[in-house]
Amino acid sequence: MELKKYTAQTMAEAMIKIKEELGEDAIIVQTRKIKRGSFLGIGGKTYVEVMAIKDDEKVVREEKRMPSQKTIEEEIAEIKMSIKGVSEKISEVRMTGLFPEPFENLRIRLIELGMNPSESFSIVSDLTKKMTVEDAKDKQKIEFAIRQLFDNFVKRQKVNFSSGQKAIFIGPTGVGKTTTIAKIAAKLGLKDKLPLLILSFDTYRISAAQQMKTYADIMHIPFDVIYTPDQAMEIISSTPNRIILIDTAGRSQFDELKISEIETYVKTIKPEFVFLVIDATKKRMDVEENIKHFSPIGITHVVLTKIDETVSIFGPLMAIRDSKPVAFVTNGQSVPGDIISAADFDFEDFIVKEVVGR
Ligand SMILES: Nc1nc2c(ncn2[C@@H]2O[C@H](COP(=O)(O)OP(=O)(O)O)[C@@H](O)[C@H]2O)c(=O)[nH]1
Ligand SMILES: [Mg+2]
Repeated sequence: MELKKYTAQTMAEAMIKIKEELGEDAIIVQTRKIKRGSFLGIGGKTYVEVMAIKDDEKVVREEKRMPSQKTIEEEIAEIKMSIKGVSEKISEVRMTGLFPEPFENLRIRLIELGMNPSESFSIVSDLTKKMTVEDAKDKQKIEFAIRQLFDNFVKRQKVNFSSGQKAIFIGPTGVGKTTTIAKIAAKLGLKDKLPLLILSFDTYRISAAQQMKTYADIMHIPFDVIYTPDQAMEIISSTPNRIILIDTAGRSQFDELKISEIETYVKTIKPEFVFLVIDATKKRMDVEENIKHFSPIGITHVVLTKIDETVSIFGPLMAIRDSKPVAFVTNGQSVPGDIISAADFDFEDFIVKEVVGR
């Protein structure tokens, strides 16, 4: 006899699932209301959780009746035994209900935010060793504990560009490479008055390089479009003292610059910085895919863009955790204002708000 758990938004919905799977004669053993997605009882959705079993006793009874008819008393005794078995099983399920509240809520919340079950289990498990259930119910205490738990979760590194260094920006179309370069160029060129050169590899779409050129023109920074690695080397060696910022532009989202193409450029130019630009509004799996895709190029840093467009950056943070340190965070479309050095960005504050609630 197998005890099964069903979760649904309404009892009616749960019953449909149960009838489908266990048949018309399914026995409902227990129902209860549960809340998911909330923390400390705030927010979240209510679901019904129904424990049910298939009535295979009936089948067994019918088979057994053939050789020797059972008495009603025997049948009742049998049913009693099976109910006892079921209730034992239920208490077993309760016992293994991974953590006491509010830790269990936290575990589920972390999964909702993009952690996988084993990661969230180990994080919450650590937390239960550090604080009591009572303490965990105190909003300030749990916030503090989570902040500590996620301390250094995101690697970050301040980047200082110096004369003659080269930086290339790679990533899918539309993530904010050109805009980010414009922001950095404005700071280095206009504010710090450092000599700059902006290049763009744009083998397909003239308009993509055009956008970079427009920014460069406005800031009076020299700009060139590059069509071959040799041409890039020629330009670079003739301007040894400038900081060189290099943009890359594909034709569209479905027709990016080929990895092998960028790789060839990178091998020739040997830039000190290879920034993988990541859109913070993307899901963890998408970001993981991007990292995998661009890794052969030899990323040195990550730039996290568009954090102003999302309330949740936890997923992307999970994806970049094992990658390279974050150098910059961008938080808007304004050039040059909307960029922050990642070293000055309070990722932990963002994480605490996402995990505990605002
Ligand atoms: N909200 C917001 N938009 C951004 C940010 N960075 C870039 N964008 C916008 O994203 C779009 C694509 O940017 P672009 O620099 O052309 O991306 P690229 O294809 O990677 O060069 C543009 O509309 C930008 O204004 C940011 O930090 N926040
Ligand atoms: Mg661009």
